[in-house]
Amino acid sequence: MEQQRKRNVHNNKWKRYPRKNTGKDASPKDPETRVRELPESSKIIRQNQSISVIIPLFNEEESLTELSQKLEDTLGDLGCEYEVVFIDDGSTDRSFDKIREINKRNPKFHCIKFRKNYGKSAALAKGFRAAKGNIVITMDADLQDDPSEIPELIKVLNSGYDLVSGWKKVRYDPFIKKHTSKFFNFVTSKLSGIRLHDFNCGLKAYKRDVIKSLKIYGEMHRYIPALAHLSGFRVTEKPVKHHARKYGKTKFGANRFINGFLDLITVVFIDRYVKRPLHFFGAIGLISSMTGFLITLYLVFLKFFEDKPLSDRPLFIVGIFMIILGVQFFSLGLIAEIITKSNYSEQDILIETTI
Ligand SMILES: Nc1nc2c(ncn2[C@@H]2O[C@H](COP(=O)(O)OP(=O)(O)OP(=O)(O)O)[C@@H](O)[C@H]2O)c(=O)[nH]1
Ligand SMILES: [Mg+2]
Repeated sequence: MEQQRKRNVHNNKWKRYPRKNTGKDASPKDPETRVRELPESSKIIRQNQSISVIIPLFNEEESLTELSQKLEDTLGDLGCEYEVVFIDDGSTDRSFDKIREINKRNPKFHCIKFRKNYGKSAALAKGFRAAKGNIVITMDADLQDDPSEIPELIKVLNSGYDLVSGWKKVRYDPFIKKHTSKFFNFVTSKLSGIRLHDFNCGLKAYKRDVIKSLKIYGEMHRYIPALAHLSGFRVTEKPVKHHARKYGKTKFGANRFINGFLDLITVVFIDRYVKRPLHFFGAIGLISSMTGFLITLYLVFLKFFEDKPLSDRPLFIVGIFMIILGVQFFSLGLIAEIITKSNYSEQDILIETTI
C-alpha cells in the first residue's frame, strides 16, 4: 500500500498539496490551513524546483535495483519533478541491463553509457552537462551513500548555500583509508581555505549554477567543494549516514593517494595562477636569475680585486646555472601567459546577480 502510494505520488508532475488527509478545513484556498496541511517533505522543495540525481558507476550491477527503489521512495515523497541519470562508465558487468530494466519500470531513470572507462570525474562532468534540474544531487552507486539523506541536504541547500557536501562522520571504511583520507582532508582544507571534514563524499547537493560552471577532469572530483569555494560559491557540509560496501569491490587502489595529491596541486595552482602564470613562473625565474647574478658578481669582484681565480670555484657554476634556470622559468611563464591569453573567455567570470 505504502509503496503504491509513493508510486502514485511521483508518477504525477509537480504537486503542491498532499492528496491524502485533505479534510473539510484543509482547503488549499485557505492560506493558513495550507501551511498547516503541507507535509514536512513538501516544504523542503520550493516551487519550481526540480531535482536531477547524477550517479557515476563502474561495475555495480548488484546494487542498482535496490538503489533505484530507495531513490524512488525518497524522491517520490518530495513530490517534485525529478530525474535520475546513471553514468555507466564502460562497465563490463550487467550494470547497463539492470538500468534498462529500471528505466522500463520508471522512465525517470536514464542512463548515459560510455564506450569505455573514462573515470569518475569525466562521468560526473557528462552528468552535470545533462542535468536538467535546478537542484543536482550526486551520489555513489554502491549503496554506501543513503538516499534518505537527500531531503536534509536540500533543506540545508535552500537555507542559503550553493553546495552542501556530505560528511561521512561515522565511516565504514578500512583503517588505512580512513586515516589517509583524514590527512588529505586536512591538507585540502588548509590549501583551499575552506574547512570541511570530508571533501570526497559521493553524496552532495548543488544548485544548478555550480555544476554548470565547474570544469572537472582527471581525478578532480575529489576536490569539487574546494573548486566551488575558490570560484566564490557558498559551500558547507552536513553529516550523512555511511554504510559499509554491501556488494562488489572498491574501484580505487593505492594510486588514489598519488593522483589525489597531484590533483590537489593542480587545484591550488589553477585557483591562484591560471589567469596569470607569468606571476608564478616569472617570480621564480627572477629570484633564480638575480641570485645567480649576485653570486657571479661576487666571484668576479674577488677575481679582479683579490686575484682569486674563477676556475676552482664550484660556486661559479652554481651562479651561472641559476641565471640560466631563471631565464628558462621566465620564458615558460611568457609562453603560459600567451596560452592563457588566447584561451581567455569572459564566460569564465561567474556573475552571481545583477540589478
Ligand atoms: N564513472 C565512474 N564511476 C566510478 C569509477 N570508479 C568508481 N566509480 C564509482 O564511484 C563510486 C565510488 O567508488 P568506490 O569504488 O565505491 O570508491 P570508494 O567508495 O571510495 O571506496 P570503497 O569505500 O572501498 O567502496 C561508485 O559508485 C563507483 O561505481 C569510474 O572509473 N568511473
Ligand atoms: Mg564506495
